[in-house]
Amino acid sequence: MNKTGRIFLILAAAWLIVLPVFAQQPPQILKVEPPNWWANHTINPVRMLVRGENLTNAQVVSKNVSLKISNVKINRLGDYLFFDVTIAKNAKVGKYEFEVSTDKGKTIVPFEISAPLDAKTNFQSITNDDVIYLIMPDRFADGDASNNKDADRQNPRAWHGGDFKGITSKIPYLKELGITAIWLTPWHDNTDDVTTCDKPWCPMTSYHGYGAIDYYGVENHFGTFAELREMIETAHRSGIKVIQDQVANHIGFKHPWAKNPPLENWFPPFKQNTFNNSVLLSPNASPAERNNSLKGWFDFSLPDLNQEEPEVARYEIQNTLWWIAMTGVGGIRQDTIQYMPRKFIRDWSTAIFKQYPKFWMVGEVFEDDSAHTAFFQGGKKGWDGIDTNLPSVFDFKLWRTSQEVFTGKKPMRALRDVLKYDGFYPNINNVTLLANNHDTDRFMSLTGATLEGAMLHTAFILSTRGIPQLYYGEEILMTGGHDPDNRKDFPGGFAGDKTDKSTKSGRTADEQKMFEWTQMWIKLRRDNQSIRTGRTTDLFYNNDAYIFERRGLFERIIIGINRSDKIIETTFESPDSYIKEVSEKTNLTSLVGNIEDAEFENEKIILKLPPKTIVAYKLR
Ligand SMILES: [Ca+2]
Ligand SMILES: [Ca+2]
Ligand SMILES: [Ca+2]
Repeated sequence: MNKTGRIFLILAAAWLIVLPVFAQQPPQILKVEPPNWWANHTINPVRMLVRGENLTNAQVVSKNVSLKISNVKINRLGDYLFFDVTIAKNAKVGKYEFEVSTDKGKTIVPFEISAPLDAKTNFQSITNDDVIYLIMPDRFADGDASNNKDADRQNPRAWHGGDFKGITSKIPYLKELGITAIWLTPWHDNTDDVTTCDKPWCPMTSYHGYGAIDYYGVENHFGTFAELREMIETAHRSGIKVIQDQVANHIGFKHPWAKNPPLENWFPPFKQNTFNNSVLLSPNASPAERNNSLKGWFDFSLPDLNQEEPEVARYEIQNTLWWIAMTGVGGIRQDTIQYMPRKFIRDWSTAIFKQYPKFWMVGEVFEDDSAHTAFFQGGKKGWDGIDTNLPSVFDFKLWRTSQEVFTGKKPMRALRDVLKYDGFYPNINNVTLLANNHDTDRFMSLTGATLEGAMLHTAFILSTRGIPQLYYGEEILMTGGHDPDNRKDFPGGFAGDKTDKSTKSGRTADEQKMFEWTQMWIKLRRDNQSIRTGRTTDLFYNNDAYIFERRGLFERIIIGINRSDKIIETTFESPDSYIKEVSEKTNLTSLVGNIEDAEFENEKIILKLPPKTIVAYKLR
């Protein structure tokens, strides 16, 4: 016998001694996902994923006739158990049990059938009528010091203590501003551990929420599940919908799956995402290149999940439906959606619509390219034969261009040159147009930023097509460069803050001007259907001015922007013969600006645009 043979024999003998010790242990249950479900749900049977120990050869039995078990599957190591639960139509709300047994013993999997939330006050989908406001829960308001574990407001990458109770206390402020929906960055439970490394961004924490360790858990720093529901119900009572941020593409590295995945193919083969995103759009990309972006991990610390494994896809689709049913949210923002297979996006969207036919989801496709983002919006099949069914995507191209235009880096006509691609989108009015977000520098910290520029940028975002999305604090001119500087605490939300910018007395004159301006343009949009869902017609554009019409069913609104410090007087043809009616000036009103600055004669419009402002004229 050679050396290898002897080692093999010793190992085999050792295994024979150790194996019976393990096999003698009774089964144990550590985690049950989902912990509950609903009778008469479109997902029936529901697929269970149970993490435990000593589950090899386990039998699973339902102890109640209303719930039936089938398709039991146990992974190779005997620490994960999958099975279907078929729920009878008349299954009663309450607690249930499944018995898991091996020849070494038995244990119980707890389960529950829940009562559905009231559909009249919950699941109110986001529409073109909404204005969204993005909040980072850790950075907005601290309503409960008892959950501030290891909070350190001096460290921009530490937890700061913001929470659900804090947001609840600021609902009156949000209502005063006029927004109708809040999007919160993820509230999935993330690790409380501090990450250390030799990079400049360490030590860091998961205050941002993008590395889930429990897809069915709420972040303890933000509060309890009951406090989340209280926040959502308070928002709903004020006419404010809530959007949940979900991250199906990847998990945090402290998630139990990272060390011990339920199946061998739970993660795609480890390879760092190349972020060569154009291969996700191009029909000509080589499969190898596409796989590097689609199947590579988002980051070493954020393992991607393999949605091509049906158990992963099933788990994630159920998880989304569970959160909607449990919380009553009106929309979902799906993170880094382009790094998941388009077939999965389609199946995910389709399953949501089956249960909530009018639901709304927006996908983050962070690209400066209209054709690329449009490819991911649902409503039309792509070259791959897939219609993602996804209602909305963010318009990063128009956002960036607006920032560049209103900080003087590009001519005004650049806005029109982005909008000319609107036809690429299957549903342009359902595109989400961000004014800014938590991954980008705040407007007031951009080179060339001025108060007037910020005002024009905000007004443009709120008057053009799409669903506008604002970022917390821009309405009070908060500054901040690269992440995490752009995620500073909202002044006044935290104990010991010198001023409270959510009250008029806490704001400077400029901050108050910006607040009232934002408020006014939100109201203008809310009051006029043509701005929310009308058609855009370009009327005039040059280096410093852009004039366009938003035409709805009941009114037409002409919007004119002049970014220069001189009056711009321009005469242009009307888009059609309606100018004849207007020339009588009967039904013309000014929404913003002086009525005397607009003249109509001989089927022509003469507009005097005052410097550094935006005007709006309405024709009924
Ligand atoms: Ca707190
Ligand atoms: Ca946590
Ligand atoms: Ca992926």
